[in-house]
Amino acid sequence: MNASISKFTIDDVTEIKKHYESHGYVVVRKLLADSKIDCLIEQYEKIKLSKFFVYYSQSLHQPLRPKITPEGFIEQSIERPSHLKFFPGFSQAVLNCLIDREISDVLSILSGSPSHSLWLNMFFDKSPGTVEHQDHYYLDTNPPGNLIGVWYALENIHPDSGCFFVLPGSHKGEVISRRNFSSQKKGIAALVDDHERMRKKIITLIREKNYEYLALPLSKGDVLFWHPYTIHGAYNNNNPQYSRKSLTGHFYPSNLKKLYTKTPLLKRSPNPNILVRANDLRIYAWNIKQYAVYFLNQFRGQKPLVDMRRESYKNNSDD
Ligand SMILES: O=C(O)CCC(=O)C(=O)O
Ligand SMILES: [Fe+2]
Repeated sequence: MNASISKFTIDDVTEIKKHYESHGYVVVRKLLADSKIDCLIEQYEKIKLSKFFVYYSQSLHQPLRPKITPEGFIEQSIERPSHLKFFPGFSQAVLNCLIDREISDVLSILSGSPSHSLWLNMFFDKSPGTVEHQDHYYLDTNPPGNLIGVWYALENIHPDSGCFFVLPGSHKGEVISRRNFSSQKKGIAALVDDHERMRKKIITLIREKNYEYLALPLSKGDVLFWHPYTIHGAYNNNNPQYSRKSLTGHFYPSNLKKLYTKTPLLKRSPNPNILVRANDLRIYAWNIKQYAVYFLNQFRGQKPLVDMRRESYKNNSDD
């Protein structure tokens, strides 16, 4: 199933760009310093046990309290961990990794732009097993195709942990776009009625084109960059002993606008080459909303808005 993984170092400027353009992804070895990762994991181990910790889940798209496996891992991934303002130690440590100078250097190699804006970010402990998709469907730039996904390995990733995978070359094939989405609703809510069509189309596309899956059991500090048209996802966990601690960030050249949604007010981050959301009040309000919705859901019950877990669907091709 698995071809070998080419890894580059930051000095391989031409090769990094060439590999990204021809395969739709590139891995840079040991890009993120252990000290930054260790600080993040230390903060994470603290908040995980906090009685007040409620987060918005990326895998289920709803606010949750952490459900911890017997081995000690949170099951559902965290969306926007850098926005968890009530847990500043953790959210700052996340941001510190996301906006690392070496990361922005590689982003500039890939896009040619000196400055990038951070859009979405996610934190994974146990792999939730993510369905195959192209990020373009959820978020991209206008004109499309300029978003860059970044995946940061926060530990040595075991092949049985439920690896992140890419389908090399798939960025050059068909792009599955939104259809029948609700322009009245925002974010993922707009996609509820269309998501299943997209998921099935992607599976059909993979079968028709015979794209191969490349699992990425990367080492701590390795960082993967991928194109918004590259099909990717993650396998289910095969051995509950192994977590798959990782971060992802989605960036776009700061001179471009967001597709599908208004570009928010941005400010310079501690890395002058990366911009982040400016309006802190809105971020606080978003946090408070998560608590309100979480408590409301205790009474009314709520199914996942859009379920990203491959185990929830039968048709997945490569498990
Ligand atoms: O790590 C995963 O399971 C999926 C993450 C992903 O698809 C993304 O960040 O775009
Ligand atoms: Fe993705």
